[in-house]
Amino acid sequence: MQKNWWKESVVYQIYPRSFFDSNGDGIGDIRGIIKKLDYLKYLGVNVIWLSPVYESPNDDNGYDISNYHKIMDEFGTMDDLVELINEIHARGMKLIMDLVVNHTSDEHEWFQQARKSKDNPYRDYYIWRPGKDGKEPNNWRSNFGGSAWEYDPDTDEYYLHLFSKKQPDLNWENPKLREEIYKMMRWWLDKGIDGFRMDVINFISKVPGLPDGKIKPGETYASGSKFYRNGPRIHEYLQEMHEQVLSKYDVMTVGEMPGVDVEEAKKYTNPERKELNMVFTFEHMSLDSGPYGKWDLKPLMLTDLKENLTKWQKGLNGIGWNSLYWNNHDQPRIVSRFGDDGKYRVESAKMLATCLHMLQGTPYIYQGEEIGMTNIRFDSIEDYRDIETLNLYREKVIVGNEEPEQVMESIYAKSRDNARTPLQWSDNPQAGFTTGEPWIKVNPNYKEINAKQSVEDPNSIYHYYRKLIQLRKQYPIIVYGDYQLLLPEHEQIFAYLRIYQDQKLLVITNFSEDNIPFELPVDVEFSANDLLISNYEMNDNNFNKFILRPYEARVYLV
Ligand code: TEU
Ligand code: CA
Repeated sequence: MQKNWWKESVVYQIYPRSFFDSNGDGIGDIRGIIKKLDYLKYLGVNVIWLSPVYESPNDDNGYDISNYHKIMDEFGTMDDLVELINEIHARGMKLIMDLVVNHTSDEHEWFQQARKSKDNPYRDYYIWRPGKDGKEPNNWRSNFGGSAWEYDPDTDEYYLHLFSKKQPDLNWENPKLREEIYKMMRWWLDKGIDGFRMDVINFISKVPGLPDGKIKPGETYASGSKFYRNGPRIHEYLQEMHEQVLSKYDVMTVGEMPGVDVEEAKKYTNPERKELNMVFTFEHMSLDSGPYGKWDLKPLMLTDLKENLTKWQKGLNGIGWNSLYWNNHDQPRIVSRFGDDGKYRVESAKMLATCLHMLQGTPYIYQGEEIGMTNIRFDSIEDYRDIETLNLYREKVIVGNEEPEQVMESIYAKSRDNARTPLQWSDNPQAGFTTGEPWIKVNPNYKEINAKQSVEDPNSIYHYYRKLIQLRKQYPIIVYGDYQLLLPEHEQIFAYLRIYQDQKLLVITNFSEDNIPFELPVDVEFSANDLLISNYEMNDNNFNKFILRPYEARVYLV
């Protein structure tokens, strides 16, 4: 297999608003990130992915960009950003930036022009359609609720927005628009950044005619996702982007792709096709949802998770490349989701980290994951900030008259704000995140769960992540080895082998709070000396048969 630096890297995602506030206005900022770079260097990560810091009215916390060439005032200046790039590079790390080009903000100059008149030169940068029988041009639902179309009275047409109405979709059919995007990408790469995380990049090509979707019983709008995910020209666009931009630099790219499956992912990530290095799949993040989507809660079956991750491990092996993640700014905290955020918080956070970091692919750590931060339960909807959560509450409770308690249960489990409470730096007021009033409340558990504690305690989750990262740097088998699932039917144990040259790596994890007997189903001889890492003290010497303790994880190399 081809060796690449981005295959051997571990990425740390920063959501700047919630990372560290350097000036007491309650909002994390670029100077705050610079102050904490040594914390990240010590953790051992090689790449930082920075969520959007561009100028934005913040309808969707920066994922609605009004100027790609400017930095949001709240976050600092372009000089700060250049300093950040330099400080990251000075520590031997790299920086990838978020590229949000499925849509812009409605306050972007292009859209301001486009909405002026039907013959404005920028009109065709966006997707406009006349109404149908006095209604929207089609029945698609926006990913944030309601119709995906907004009527513009001045020009008597609707524009498409797959997210909020302040995020109009760009028209990638227009070659001039594409050229502008590529130019902007080169401008950033010339500033010295090391790549891009591409926001919903598999949404940029829509099926011509924008056909109606099927409406589910009891719903007003349909999912149009069939007609805009992995659309007809997507591979052509990405290959063009590769030729025009990416091929000219030594960069790393990861495409965020809701609805991507293994077969499509092979196309996106096969280096021969010259598209992207890797994608973010959503499949393993939807196994605890029912047929009505993310808010429709369903307990996770471990066998589903194993089957899914195994399909990806095997499917991309030797063809494309995986990214590995449990968390990001859109997902609930993994220790609250697939682990135990009470009694076994530390054990289960380490177990989950082990399970993920020993797989083939590039691991991503989301800020706070390395100290085992947990979900938040705000008593009042007033304390939530996320547009998706607030829209849901309005749609279900205020308009739909559903029971608030039930809707709040979904919000507690799945709201994106679970990931967005400020990073807990210390047990000082406001978790040491700010000296002011934070833009979103801190999780009250910061007195126990914080970075200061985790850095000082050698048995902490932070030090465990450090060790996992070290191991990955040390042993190529962790990066490049083949994968083989063990005990596929087991509902508590996730165990697998990695195989590389004459080595075998054995990973055993217990996803339950029970003591579970384990018996090795394959013929591998290993002993106490082969242990690479574990989240418990080892006190037995019986190696092919033993009892796994609650959320225990062990990794052996033979
Ligand atoms: O997210 C894309 C996306 O479809 C989901 O992550 C979505 O936000 C959520 O799961 C809906 O339930 C990307 C960004 O990561 C997200 O923060 C943005 O809001 C979104 O695109 C629009 O730019
Ligand atoms: Ca600030």
